[in-house]
Amino acid sequence: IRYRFPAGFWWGSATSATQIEGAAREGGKGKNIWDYWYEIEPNRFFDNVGPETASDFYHLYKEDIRLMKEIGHNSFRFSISWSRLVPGGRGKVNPEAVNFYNHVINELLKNGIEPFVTLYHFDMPLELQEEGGWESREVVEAYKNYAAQCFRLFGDRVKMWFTFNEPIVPVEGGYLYDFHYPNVVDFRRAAQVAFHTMLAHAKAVEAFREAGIRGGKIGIILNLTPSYPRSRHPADMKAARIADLFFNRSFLDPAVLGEYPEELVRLLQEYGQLPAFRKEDLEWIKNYKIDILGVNYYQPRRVKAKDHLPNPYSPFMPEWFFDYYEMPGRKMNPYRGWEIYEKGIYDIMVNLKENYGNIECYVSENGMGVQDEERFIRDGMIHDDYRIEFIKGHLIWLHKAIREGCNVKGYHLWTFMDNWSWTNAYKNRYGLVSVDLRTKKRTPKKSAWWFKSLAENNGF
Ligand code: BGP
Repeated sequence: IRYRFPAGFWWGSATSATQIEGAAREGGKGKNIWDYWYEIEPNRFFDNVGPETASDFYHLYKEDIRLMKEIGHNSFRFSISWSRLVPGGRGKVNPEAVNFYNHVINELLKNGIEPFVTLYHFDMPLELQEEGGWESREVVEAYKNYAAQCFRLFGDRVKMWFTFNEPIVPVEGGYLYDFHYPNVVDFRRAAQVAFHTMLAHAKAVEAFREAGIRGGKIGIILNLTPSYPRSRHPADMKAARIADLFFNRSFLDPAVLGEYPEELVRLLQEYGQLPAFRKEDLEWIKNYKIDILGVNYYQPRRVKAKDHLPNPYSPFMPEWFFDYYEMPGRKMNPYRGWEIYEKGIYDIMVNLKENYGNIECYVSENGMGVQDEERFIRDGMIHDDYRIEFIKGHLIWLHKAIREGCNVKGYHLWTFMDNWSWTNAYKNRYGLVSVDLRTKKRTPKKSAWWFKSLAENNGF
């Protein structure tokens, strides 16, 4: 074994409720924005399987957990569906949902798999969206109550908690670049959504501290995109620094350090783009910092100075301050259009060590989505050697980071089994396990067996 990881390393995979559960109209579940969006605009999506059935984890969770164990998982991240647990977003919990999540948690524990639970993975209850979603302070309070319910119901068994998955994605998708519902394009509103999400996060951390979960840890999961300048030229360096402020530090700094970066605040102020806030909100953010950070890493951000000044009459956007460029010779995942740059994972960890107090962290997502994987079937199994290479490439750099003292405790692949995705439905498959969309039959891919040996040897 060339790359051995520290004892007790977490190996497993990550998922989210909307993407795997299905049963959207069963078990007393309320609607969330995805159920709704899929209903009103089914043509937006790549194929006909939507969140109403997804991968049917709701019915097949026992089989799935058995398979997780078989392929070496010692941990598994899933999310609780807010609209399943508390239909409508506030008020009474749904006993059928409590039952379901209890079964999942107990089944995981019985199989020696540590549950890592995310409270919010893009899935706003529809009723709360209609009240304004994250633009509304009342929704912040509703989220805090929902979080408190989760700690009370499951905190005796779940120790690893995460408030939000990639909180910036609903900001970008829903309020800036028009790829998620509610399809608004407005920076001020986006900034409000971002700020209220962070406030909701801090309030959930407060609720967590109040719940006093023994041995429990709470964190947030951020998709960090290391921001590389095209050159060492000061204008390029500045462009990369500003992109980093918008897309990484806007959540990373308040979550870990308890404060927003001054340069970002000054910039937004100068352009009249600061969201509304109260003084005490900042105290909350300062007082309720995280214990552990989840890092989702897919791709870097390649940035250069702008060739032309932005049109001052165009709506304010982060792209007023930088342009993107394609690094010559870069490696791509053509299906997703994302650059593959393994060293990015190392750069993220070194940055966390040097600038963020070497906070305890783990890789909470990393993975490769590929179209038409049936092409690679031989003897009834998908031979996804590209996925194995992808994982290895990232783990080599992660291993180096750990050797150099970075506080990394685990690696969760995106994802356990093929699942439904937000805008691509089932086009790109990420799973260790393939899912037949018609029969829902699960079949491990070659990578699943490789992952098993990885986890069992604690290295490769
Ligand atoms: C992350 C999300 C996941 C997952 C993944 C892959 O941003 O947290 O939910 O979907 O990306 O992205 P996609 O499915 O869009 O290819």
